Amino acid sequence: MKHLTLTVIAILLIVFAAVGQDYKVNLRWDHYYSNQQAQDALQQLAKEHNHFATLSSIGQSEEGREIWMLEINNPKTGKDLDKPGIYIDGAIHGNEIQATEVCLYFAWYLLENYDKIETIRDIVDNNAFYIIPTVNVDSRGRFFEDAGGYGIGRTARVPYDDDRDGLADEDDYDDIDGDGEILQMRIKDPTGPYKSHPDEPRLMIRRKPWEQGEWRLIGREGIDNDGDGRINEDIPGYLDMNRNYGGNWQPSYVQNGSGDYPMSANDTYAIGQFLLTKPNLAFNWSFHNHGGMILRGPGSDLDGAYPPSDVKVFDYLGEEGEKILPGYEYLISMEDLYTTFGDFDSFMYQTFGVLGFVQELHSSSDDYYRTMEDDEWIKDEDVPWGMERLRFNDNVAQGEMFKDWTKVNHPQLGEIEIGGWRTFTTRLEQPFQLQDMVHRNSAHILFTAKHTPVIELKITELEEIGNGLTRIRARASNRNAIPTLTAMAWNKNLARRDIFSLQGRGIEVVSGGIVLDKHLDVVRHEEHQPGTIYTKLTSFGHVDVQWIVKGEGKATISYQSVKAVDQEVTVSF
Ligand SMILES: [Ca+2]
Ligand SMILES: [Ca+2]
Ligand SMILES: [Ca+2]
Ligand SMILES: [Ca+2]
Ligand SMILES: [Zn+2]
Repeated sequence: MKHLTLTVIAILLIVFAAVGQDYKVNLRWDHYYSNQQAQDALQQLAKEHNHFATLSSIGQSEEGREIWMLEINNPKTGKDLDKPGIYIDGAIHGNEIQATEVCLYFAWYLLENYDKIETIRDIVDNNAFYIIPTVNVDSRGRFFEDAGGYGIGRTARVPYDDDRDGLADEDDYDDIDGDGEILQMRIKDPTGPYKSHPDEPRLMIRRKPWEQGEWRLIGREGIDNDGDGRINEDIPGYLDMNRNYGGNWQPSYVQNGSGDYPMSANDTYAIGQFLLTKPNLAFNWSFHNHGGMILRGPGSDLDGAYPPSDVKVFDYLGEEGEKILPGYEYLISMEDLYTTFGDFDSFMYQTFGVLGFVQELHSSSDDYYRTMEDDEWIKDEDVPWGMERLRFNDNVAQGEMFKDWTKVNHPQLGEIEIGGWRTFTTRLEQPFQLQDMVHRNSAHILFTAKHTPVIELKITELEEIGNGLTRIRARASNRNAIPTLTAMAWNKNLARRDIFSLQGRGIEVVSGGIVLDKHLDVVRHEEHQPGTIYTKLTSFGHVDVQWIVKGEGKATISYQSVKAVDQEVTVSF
């Protein structure tokens, strides 16, 4: 009997395992992936889904780490270059670590659900995806490996002498209390600008001008390594790769951190070279933190205003994103945030004419203790935001986010206190919040993938008009929001134009052109090669063309676009 019971249990366990964990690669979304774990996950995805996923390194970082790119394409529905491409990257700012989780989740979700969800199958079959989960592999890697703190590790690890004393990176942070984190230092000082909050000693608030001070903040943990009287004044890293791209790049006295020249960082150069091989790109995504924002360019007024027809597409996709991501706002970088030069997003638009969003993950409201609806406390000056966050820490995160102030003997400053918000906080979701965040952000990518251009081609008229002549009219339409060529790409000649053509043997194309007004019969005729018409399909738009052909036979009418699947039809007359 006991034996039978065990057998039944064993069978049940197998059944439940099959139902509950029906994935080839079981990845979890309740923790952050270190570089090694992210790399393992990518390798596993590429191995278990090798019919769709290909993992390759597009180059090496400054410190020799591989920059991984996962391509997802179903070869049975065509080569990647024959389909609209979507580029997705994360963590160009190495400390904005959860961007990598969004990219990993997106790849995992597509691959694991291809056989299960019809929408996903369509999206995978109709598009090619290029995913670089971690651009700044060095700094994101070190975020997990080194003693670090939130906000540390934004830039590329290019040695740079910040204080121009002839030495590069000679005064980094130091983990004074040896707890593996670089937290805040404060020192007792009656002239300091802060005092402890009367009800919450962990919290410092600004003293009134007539009050006595209690604390002075003295920065992140560190000592004066080179004896120049300053602490942490020349940390490793300086080059902000999201200011290093070639679109309206500016030197560092205009744009801090831009690097010595455009694309000078290993990672930006590798990505630039990669992008040149993918003319099919129709949309791009970059994930950052923080602020709960869906950003579009322009990044600066050097970019000029974007053409209205492109803005409409941004608006269509961005406003839907606001609904997919409650709390996120669709904004314009330059107007609503700040000016940036040499950022990836503007570069993609200006150099390749490709639309894209910068998604700023995590907003402060994620750490609110009360709900957003109950916003009275925001106006209540006696309850500062830090107080709410501490309650969130105490009663939701169970104290994992804040390290209490502790007395430490600093080798140069004497008695100080170290404490404050810990490494995996402040611009990062708590583990329990990750799954919702990665899914909703992936859903926004999926929405744009549903709107890459899809061409429909049909013959609208076929009429003998005498003298052995036949008039053929055809219409190509784009059923989706993203155009085959943006107005930017068209106006500035940034990509090959679409080719609407008629070809046949034994027939002569007498004339051809775009039908400007079908009721008034207005056609803009091609002067030189009437069989080939260069055009584009706008957002939800169409193009009507007319050809007059002489002779009898067969002709192939085709619509070719570098950013959509080509279509053709054959006619006999
Ligand atoms: Ca220096
Ligand atoms: Ca430095
Ligand atoms: Ca420490
Ligand atoms: Ca120093
Ligand atoms: Zn960023």
